[in-house]
Amino acid sequence: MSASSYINAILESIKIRANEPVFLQAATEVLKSLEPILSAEKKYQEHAILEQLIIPEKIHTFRVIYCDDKGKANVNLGYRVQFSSALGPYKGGLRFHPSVNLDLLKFLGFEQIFKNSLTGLMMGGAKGGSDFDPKGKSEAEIMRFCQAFMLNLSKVIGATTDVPAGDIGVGGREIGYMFGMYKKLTGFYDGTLTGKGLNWGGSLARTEATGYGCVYFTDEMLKKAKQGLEGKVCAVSGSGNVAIYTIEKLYQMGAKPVTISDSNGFVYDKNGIDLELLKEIKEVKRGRVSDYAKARKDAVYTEAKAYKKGTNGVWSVPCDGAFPSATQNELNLEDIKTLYSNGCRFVSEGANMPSTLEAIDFMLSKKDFHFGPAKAANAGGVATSQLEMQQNSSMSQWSFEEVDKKLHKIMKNIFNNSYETAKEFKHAGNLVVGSNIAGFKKVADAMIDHGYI
Ligand code: NDP
Ligand code: 2IT
Repeated sequence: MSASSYINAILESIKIRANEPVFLQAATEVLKSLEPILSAEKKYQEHAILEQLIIPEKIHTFRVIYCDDKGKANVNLGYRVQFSSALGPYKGGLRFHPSVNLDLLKFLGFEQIFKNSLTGLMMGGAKGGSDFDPKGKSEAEIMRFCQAFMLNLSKVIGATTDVPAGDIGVGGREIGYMFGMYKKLTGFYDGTLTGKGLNWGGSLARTEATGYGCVYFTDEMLKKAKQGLEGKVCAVSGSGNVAIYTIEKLYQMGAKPVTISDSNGFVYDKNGIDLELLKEIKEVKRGRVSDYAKARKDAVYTEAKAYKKGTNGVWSVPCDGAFPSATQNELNLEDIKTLYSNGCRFVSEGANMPSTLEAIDFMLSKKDFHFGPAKAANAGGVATSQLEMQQNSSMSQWSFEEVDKKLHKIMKNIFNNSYETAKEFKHAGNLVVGSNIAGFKKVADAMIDHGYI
């Protein structure tokens, strides 16, 4: 069968098995870009690599019940999707958000396989989480939920088998409660979770890693085109972990980030986002971007319900480059057309799959546009998680500078590997093709080496 017929048959099999639109979207993006390598090397089809890759090795689903502050029972669904262990222990974050379902976690777990492979470090791919909504919950409710979630999760994770971390709705606080419960249940004090606190096994620079890594990647991408970040006006979406440290590193590189957002609206601060105020509101007070706007003269807040239908308001702000750092499908074809006509010439994805397939096609079709896809651009977080695992297994702690230096080197390598691979497969400049093929090749070759298991 030709490579393109093989790819279409596999995508068809996903549609037949289940109605999973976001997983199908993620699979379509990856599989379509693998055509050059699947045409050149028949072994992947002979060994049924795609048939295997689209099915998680294991899916764990469980009931989570916890008691709220009024003494009432609350029930949620918990998951861990262990997608691939070809390159190392399962690795990937946990998301707590009401939209979490199996489709969403399959998309995230699938992406994680190739992202983790690209880092060059030993890690398989996984994702997990719950449809629990942390918004409006008390500290005690968050703690009880995390403990109840870990009661089940602890049975399927371990320092050399599966190492979860944070994602949307799961940060240092939640990792702390989950680690405490894991330790109590198993008796192990080890590197089973990453993103831990600094005085109990965490790595310096893990908090900063995804945002910093995304900006390091962008710097490489722009340097290749003989450009730079200095003086560039940047639109950033989201206001969580990834957005905050993208903004911090953008300032360090001489750029000016002018926006932040959440699910209620966005802020345009033409003088540049006040980073200390943002950290105070989000990391200390756990507030909203509307609180930022209230505290900052000249910052303009627009509510989400005022956005033009079918668009994300944050992308209406004129900028040189955009960093989608909130969630999936937050940047569509209309958004990218608006960005482009307002002068935007690069996008680096801090979030997972923030751009729709149509938006990606638009960006790749423009000769004067630079697109850093999520798997490559946001891999700094998970890469630094693996550096945390290395420190835990040797019972050591490296300095901030040491970890940051390693992170920077990893991001340069990811860029170069993606760039060179795209060139090798006759798609020069297309980092989607480059990163997907480079990530795929390592995983697929390992699967062949391991035999049919
Ligand atoms: P946080 O929970 O810290 O922040 C998430 C931010 O995105 C919040 O501002 C949130 O707003 C916004 N957001 C979430 N869901 C939606 C939605 N449906 N619509 C609009 N806004 C939304 O998460 P992170 O910063 O850790 O994660 C952001 C993205 O980066 C995710 O795609 C994640 O998968 C990805 N990522 C994270 C890594 C990490 O190390 N943390 C590593 C690599 C990728 P609100 O408060 O209103 O929900
Ligand atoms: O999407 C991601 O790469 C993450 N949420 C980080 C995963 C990790 O294991 O650090």
